[in-house]
Amino acid sequence: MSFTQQAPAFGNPYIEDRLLRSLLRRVLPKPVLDDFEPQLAELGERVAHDFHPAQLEDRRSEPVLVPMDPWGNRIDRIDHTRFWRRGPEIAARHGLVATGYDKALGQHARTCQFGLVYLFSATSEFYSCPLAMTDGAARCLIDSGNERLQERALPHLLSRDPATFWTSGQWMTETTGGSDVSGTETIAEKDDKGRWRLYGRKWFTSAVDCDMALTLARPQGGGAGSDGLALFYLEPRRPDGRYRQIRIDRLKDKLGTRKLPTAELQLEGAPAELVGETRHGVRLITPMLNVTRLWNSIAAMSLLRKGVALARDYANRRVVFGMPLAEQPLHIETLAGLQAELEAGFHLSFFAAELLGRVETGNADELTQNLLRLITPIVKLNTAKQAVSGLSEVCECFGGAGYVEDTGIPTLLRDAQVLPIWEGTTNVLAIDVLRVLRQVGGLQPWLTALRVLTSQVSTPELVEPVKQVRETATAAAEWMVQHSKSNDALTAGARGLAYTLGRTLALALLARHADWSLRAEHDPRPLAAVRQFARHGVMRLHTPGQGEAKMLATDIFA
Ligand code: MFK
Repeated sequence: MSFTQQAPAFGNPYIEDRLLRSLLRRVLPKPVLDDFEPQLAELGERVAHDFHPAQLEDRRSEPVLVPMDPWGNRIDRIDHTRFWRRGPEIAARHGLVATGYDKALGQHARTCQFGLVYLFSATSEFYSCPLAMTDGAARCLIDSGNERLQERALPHLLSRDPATFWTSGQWMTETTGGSDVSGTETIAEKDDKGRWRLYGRKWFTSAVDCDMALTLARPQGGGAGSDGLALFYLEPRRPDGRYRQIRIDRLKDKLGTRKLPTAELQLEGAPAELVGETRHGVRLITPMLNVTRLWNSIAAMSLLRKGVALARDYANRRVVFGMPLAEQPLHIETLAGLQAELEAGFHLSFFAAELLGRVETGNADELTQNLLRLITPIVKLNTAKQAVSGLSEVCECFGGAGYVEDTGIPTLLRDAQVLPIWEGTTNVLAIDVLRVLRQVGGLQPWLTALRVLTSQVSTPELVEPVKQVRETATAAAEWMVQHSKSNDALTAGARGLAYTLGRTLALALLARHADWSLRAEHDPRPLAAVRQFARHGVMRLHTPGQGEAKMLATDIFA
């Protein structure tokens, strides 16, 4: 019998995750952790021993759009994968959305919720996408102040009972654009009963068979551009499941997230209700964007964590050149680099979750609110890129097996590639960072956060990383002064700025956690992560050479 390689094992992602467990011990009051921990362990158990093997076994199946019944009646039914059919039960029973709004958890509700999401997302066949929308819709309706819609939808969106649980869609992107929605062509007209009806084409509608959706449309006679758009609420389906004046054209043929049915659809007079006024719809939907961007960050770290965990396990099983990979210096260095990036992105994401919890429960001053607004796009764009580059490396850790579909490894990379695109591309978010800097009067919230975090670090081994944080903070402030004179220079350098702000904050967060870990738990591993991440570098600022960049980008010599 010839040699066969042992497959990597995937254990309970809560029990085996040092990062989440140690963060929760630092952040949560002990009674809250003691009370909540069984929920994390239970979900982790299902993820490892039920969801993961079930998904590997059902790897090839994909959702199918059935446009008509055998007799030619339009039905537009989506036949989901086996796991997706279990989605509502899993989401409701484990409180994947409801936990974020659990008043008993106070300002820790978001930390607890995103702990669950971190365990679930990478092994959810991207069912986490409609859950992100559902969470965003709940936030949007609460912030809108529309009491009728709150009473109608919130008990469902936040339900822990699968029988009453609803998911929400967010239908924003049209053929004219997903980043720039000012060209939105969907029209809202009142019918003869005074009811709003929507006409138009939505181009990327994920989880199209949701129970409700929030969408942008232009009330007839309203203004042009994005300010003339209004936010509408609709319940797309009748109680028998058939769509209300909505036709699904097709499902997207995507690079990844293939279990997630993303559809193109036509609104053919679908009844809808205004959420707010007949304009300023973009402003009204932004709470949803901010919540889903945080889900995106946690999803990125969940995927990367799963990849690193599998690669680490495999390194112990795979013997080459006479030694397990886990004992080979260059492989050790590679895994350490991945782990350090994971720890950095993890602390960034959970810091944003912690701030969101404080802001939503009224436990945050204006500076903290501004910090959350500033770092949400920064965290999203940094973690998405970390996931893509990290998971590319993870594939390589398996050699040829990492390029073979039935190991389940390539899916991680293909799925990760949606993260820098979905909910705002890297460039759109980098420009959003500039918008926030203008609104909040510059880098002050970020500089203050760095000062507060580094002031909590006193371990001598952390002097150098703290110095690196402070020097980069000074350089970023100087860069802003130098480049603020030219809007083009500022915009062309916005990515470098956003990376630098994110990575420097990550280094400060890692240092603060390493300091605590050494003192409270005598654990040197977070210190090792700080040093490794610091060696990767945090400075990404540059002075764009506009003339040369244009010559290269256009390949024209003028
Ligand atoms: C897993 C699923 C896989 C499926 C495949 C997916 C493939 C991709 C499909 C997609 O298309 S996803 C694309 C999703 N699109 C986005 O995430 C939107 C990206 N674009 C932006 O974020 C733009 O910045 C935005 C649309 C918000 C800008 O719109 P405008 O029309 O230029 O509006 P403007 O004037 O900049 O902002 C309007 C108001 O909102 C302003 O406030 P005021 O009216 O009070 O002045 C802004 O300050 C405010 N605002 C903008 N962004 C905000 C915000 N407020 C809070 N938070 C924000 N993030």
